Amino acid sequence: MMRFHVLTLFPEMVMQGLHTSIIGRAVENNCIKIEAVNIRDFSTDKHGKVDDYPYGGGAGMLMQAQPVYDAWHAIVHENAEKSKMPRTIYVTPQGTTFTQEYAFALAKEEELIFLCGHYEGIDARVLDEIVTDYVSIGDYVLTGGELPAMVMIDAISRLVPGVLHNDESAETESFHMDLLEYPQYSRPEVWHGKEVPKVLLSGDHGKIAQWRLEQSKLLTMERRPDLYEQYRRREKLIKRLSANKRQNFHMMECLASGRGTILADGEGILIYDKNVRTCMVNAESKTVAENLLPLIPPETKWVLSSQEFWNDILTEQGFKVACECLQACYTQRTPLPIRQKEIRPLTAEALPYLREHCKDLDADYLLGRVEANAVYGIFVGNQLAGFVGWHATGAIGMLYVDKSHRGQGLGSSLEAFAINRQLATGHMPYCHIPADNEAALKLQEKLGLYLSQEPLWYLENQPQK
Ligand code: 4GM
Repeated sequence: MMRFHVLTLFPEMVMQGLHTSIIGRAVENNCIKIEAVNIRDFSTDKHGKVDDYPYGGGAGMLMQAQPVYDAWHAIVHENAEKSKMPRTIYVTPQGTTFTQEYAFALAKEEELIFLCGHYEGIDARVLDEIVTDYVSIGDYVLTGGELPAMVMIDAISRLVPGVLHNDESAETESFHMDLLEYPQYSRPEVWHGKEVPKVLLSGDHGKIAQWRLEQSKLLTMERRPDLYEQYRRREKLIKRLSANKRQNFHMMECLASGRGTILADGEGILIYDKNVRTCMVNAESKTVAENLLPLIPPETKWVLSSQEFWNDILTEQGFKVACECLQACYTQRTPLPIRQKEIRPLTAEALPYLREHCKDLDADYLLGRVEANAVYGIFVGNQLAGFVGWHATGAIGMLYVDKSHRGQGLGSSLEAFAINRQLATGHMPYCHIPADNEAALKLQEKLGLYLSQEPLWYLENQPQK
């Protein structure tokens, strides 16, 4: 359950505004909890005064530090046993602009405090002590911070698991691929003399998808040229990478899925997947590669490259070569046949088994993949005999078959299952196989995957002590 605290002079405004419709239902269902704290209750003045004139003069009144600090302390104090302090967000026109991405980041927290100002602002000294994030919902000024806080709470809440029901959740995707939503139509077929576009009545799903994509592009071009430019840049880079599909499949999938940010697409290519703090790089020469270095985000954990000169350059930067792999890509569109059918998603119960057979993977990471429903087990007579999964990068992996069940095609079934699953969800199936794992490489060829010509190196950023 996600908890929101709102420090405000108008608690009833916040409570009323956030207790209707979907957010109200989420509160009732205990998916989220919203508490408004009245700053005035913490005034030490006998008239409940919380504001005063600014030193140095100027228009209007300023909220004083003491009541704001005490109201904040009342929340943080209750949770004093926790070493982790909740983020405190000050809503102000002078903050960082709130975006869908910011909403995703805040939705990962368990508890958030919103501080709503009024008058001309709040005494800077208390802000220095308690605020972690200065955030604005856009370049305009309102009479108070309550509406911006409510806007952000709404946007964050709908990302909390369970808040939206299945049929409501899809639209989160609409921004992801840098295109706006296509126009939609419902009954009647003719309204004010306007007909529903014929293609939508055709029942041809391929044609409909094509038409919708075309409409999305036209609409984005017209209304959001900035987004359209991003879309075009991505499509262009995917096309360029497709000249060497086997080598670049992982970059193409990263861009096509909307996860990748393009940091460079000239003589050097640099794509960053911030979900997994991974850079994918390619450069025309070592000099070009060296010039890309400053663009690698400092929080990067992994760099993937298929050019050996990166190994020298990055080793000097504190990276170490963790693995030499070959990339295997499934470039067909048709699903593979699966012999064994007993393949089911694994739950946290299977974690000890997974950990025992995935020793190089972090326990928290494994749990995260299980919770994301990205690990599947194969069962023989109701007994778990092996598993497969896909990484947060999109790569299929974690393939394991129990010693006692080898040689029966279980690994083949597991990988075919993962490939089909990636295809069905619109992904490009690929995996990275350690270059010396002969058995796994053989399996790839047997299933019809293409192996990359050059190796792919995983470089791991070594945290400096
Ligand atoms: C000045 C300083 C936020 C004004 C602090 C708050 C617009 C936004 C206020 C404040 C606001 C915004 C109150 N107006 N664009 N007004 O997010 O809290």
